[in-house]
Amino acid sequence: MTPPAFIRLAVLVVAAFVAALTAAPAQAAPAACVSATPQAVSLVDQADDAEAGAPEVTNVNAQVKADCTVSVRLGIANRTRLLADDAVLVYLNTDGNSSTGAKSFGGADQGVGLVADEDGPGYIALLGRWDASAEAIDFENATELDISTTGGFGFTAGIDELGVASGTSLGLSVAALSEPDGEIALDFAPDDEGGVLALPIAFSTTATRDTTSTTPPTQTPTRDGIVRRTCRVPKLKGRTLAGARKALKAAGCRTGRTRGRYGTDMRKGRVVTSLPAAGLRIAATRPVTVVVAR
Ligand SMILES: [Ca+2]
Ligand SMILES: [Ca+2]
Repeated sequence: MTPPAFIRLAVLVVAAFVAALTAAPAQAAPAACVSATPQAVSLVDQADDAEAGAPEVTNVNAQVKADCTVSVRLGIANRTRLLADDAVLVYLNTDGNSSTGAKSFGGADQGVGLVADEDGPGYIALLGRWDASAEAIDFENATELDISTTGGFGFTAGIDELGVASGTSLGLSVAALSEPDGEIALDFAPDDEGGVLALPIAFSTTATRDTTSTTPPTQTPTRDGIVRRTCRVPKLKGRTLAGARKALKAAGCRTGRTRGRYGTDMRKGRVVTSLPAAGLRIAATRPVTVVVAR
């Protein structure tokens, strides 16, 4: 399968390095998940079926955790770190409908691109929405995801952030590509077109949405007995950077990078937005990027 969308994807992924620095946040869906039912699924892919030069995907592991996050880990046999020409794309069918989104990827409505990052721990993970008119994932308005999990390559995203409804399955499929000499080499998992790895999502909800900035960290015990902390991202818009850091600390969230954005109506030095957006419940280990007006 060599759809022309891949060429655009590769270009967009590279452009995302720059674009993500000034990205506008996607509108957050109402936070709904309070505690999820832990689930895990995995897929084994052949260790010798990648086209020459492509990242060789050998397994895909996905799990829902009780703290309302979804973590995806990938085994890539021929990489200890991603190369500048690599992009690993995880396609996500988040609305439970295989007829919406990218048809070649099981109806994927969103996608996560893993790309090399010389400044960070080797790579970054960007969450973007499928753009039907461009037939590609829009990484220009991407959100950076947490990658602080153990081994291999991967990311963590909130169930609320992905917009997956309870009682549906999150569909996953992977395309790992590299373009070292202008030719795109690929490895897919699953190999069949439109095939997905289905991760059942089930969670309990609250009746109201709490967006106060003083929500204390939540201790979420899981079936494995390990307590994982979560926090709800406080409203930071209009605050000073110092004020935003205090608010994040008070909410039990981790402060991430600070990014600048030009051309906003916000007073210089004040917070324009955060990534992830205010109101979302996320793993407390996940850094919150603060976007400040320049
Ligand atoms: Ca493979
Ligand atoms: Ca879909």
